[in-house]
Amino acid sequence: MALPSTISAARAMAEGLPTQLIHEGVKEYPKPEAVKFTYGTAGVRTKGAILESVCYRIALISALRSKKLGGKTVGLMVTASHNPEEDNGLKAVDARGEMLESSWESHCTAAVNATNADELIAALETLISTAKINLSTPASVVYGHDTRPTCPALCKALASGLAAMGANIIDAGLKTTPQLHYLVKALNTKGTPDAYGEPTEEGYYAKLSAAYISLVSKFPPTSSPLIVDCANGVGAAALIGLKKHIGEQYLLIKAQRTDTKTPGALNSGCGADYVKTNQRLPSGYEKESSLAPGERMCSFDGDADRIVFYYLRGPASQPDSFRLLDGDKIASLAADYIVELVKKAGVELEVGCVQTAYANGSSTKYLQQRVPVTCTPTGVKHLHAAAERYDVGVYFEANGHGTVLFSESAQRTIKEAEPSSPAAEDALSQLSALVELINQTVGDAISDMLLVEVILRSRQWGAEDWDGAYEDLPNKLLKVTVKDRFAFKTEDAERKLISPVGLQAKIDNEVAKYKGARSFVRASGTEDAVRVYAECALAPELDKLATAVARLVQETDV
Ligand code: G16
Repeated sequence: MALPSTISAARAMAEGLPTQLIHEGVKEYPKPEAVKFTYGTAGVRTKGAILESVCYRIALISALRSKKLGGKTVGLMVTASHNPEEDNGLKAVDARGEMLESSWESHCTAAVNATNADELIAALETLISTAKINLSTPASVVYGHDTRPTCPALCKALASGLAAMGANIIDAGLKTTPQLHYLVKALNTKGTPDAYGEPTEEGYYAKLSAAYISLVSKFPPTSSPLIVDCANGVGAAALIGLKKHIGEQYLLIKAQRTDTKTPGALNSGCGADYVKTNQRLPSGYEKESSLAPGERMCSFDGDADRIVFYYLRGPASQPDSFRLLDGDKIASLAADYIVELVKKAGVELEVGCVQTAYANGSSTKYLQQRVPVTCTPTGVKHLHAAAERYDVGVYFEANGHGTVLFSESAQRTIKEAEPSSPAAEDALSQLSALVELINQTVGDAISDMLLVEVILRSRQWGAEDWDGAYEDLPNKLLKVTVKDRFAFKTEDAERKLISPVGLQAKIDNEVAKYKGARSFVRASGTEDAVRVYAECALAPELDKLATAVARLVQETDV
């Protein structure tokens, strides 16, 4: 189908939905039969080969979202992040660079499951009347994609949906998810007093690198390189871009797993999810590199919105040598550092931390002794919203997805405060630079990597010093395949199952057998599986507990 001219489609929009074009689009991108899509934790995610109809339809909704927001640019990112290469997905980004407003998710789910064009048009009309959308308002949508082989076809379907709606289309090409979020915010704030940065990929690197260099330049450099596992994904390209802006005297990076061409390589045996879930080095690292004990290493995920760090305490061959510095450890490092700067600066700002049920019990205890801590369900949108309630909200999922939010009033306080001493002046200027360094739209592996480097450099710490904050409780994450994961419903920030009825009581009975134990079960929003998390005080008991809970899930077999 040839793309309709944007001007004629825009004219048609003034009169109502472009129904004829939508009929043509649905014919070209039919919904696969017997598939139920869900717009969940991270948009829609499934096998890339069956997603064209989803892309076409979510594009229509994105154009409506932009109209609802008075023509501001919204974003679409084609990625399946940490999932295997054959998967793909689509996440929608709102005008301030945050995740799509949650009340629109059910409309997305209705639209992607409509079996024909009439049903789709009805779903769109329901949205238009519920959200009171003025169709004559212009629309603008920017989209990007990761390195997956299914991306070109999905982007084509997406562009077709946007053109049908007469939207202004900005094709940002290959991007990390956080770069796309950055672009949305930068495009919408350009030329205003809140300008977030140049709305280009170069602008993104320029902003981050200028802040990073200003923060680290007064501290002695670290001589050892930071070894970065790029998950064979788009993060590899972003790291090359970043290195052009940050000289080796400021950050010595050794990029690994940068192969974006070999089929099947993405996230395979590497990447943040592999390292965090298996609590081990990326596969093959031991053989390839002479990894010196204490050397800092980190892994991005497939779209570079998560990061975990790690190091070896002794030789790679030695059991227990591997030490993980995950999202919880990053949150603790960042919260401590910011609290200290706020105190030194002499300003009144409440620093708080947001975690999920996956946060290691030791990290929660450590943080609660220092700052207020909130627990939310999994998913950036939940953590982000909770973090916005603090002046400075540090939010991280244990899997390495997170960032720090400085509220508008906190930013004003930092900018306008009169320092009472040279030390306070220095702390204020560091806080100002942090506001620039941290990608406040969403978790960002590159920005978080730089944040950790800044803190370690300013403290003159190695990985082992950072690791010393607290000792993780032994923990394990398992995946269980069930007939219907949606039958597993939770409450209390996912810490308790309410369905299937009776399963939680059985889990509680099992947990009670172990010292200092905790376990919960929830349906994944990104994979067709139920996740089981278990932690306990005594390492030898952990496998038994995790396996017993996983068995209970399997036996329930709904
Ligand atoms: C997405 C979400 C994260 C979530 C992760 C796993 O990350 O953005 O908030 O922690 O999925 O979710 P689940 O356990 O529901 O599968 P990503 O990096 O895959 O986009």
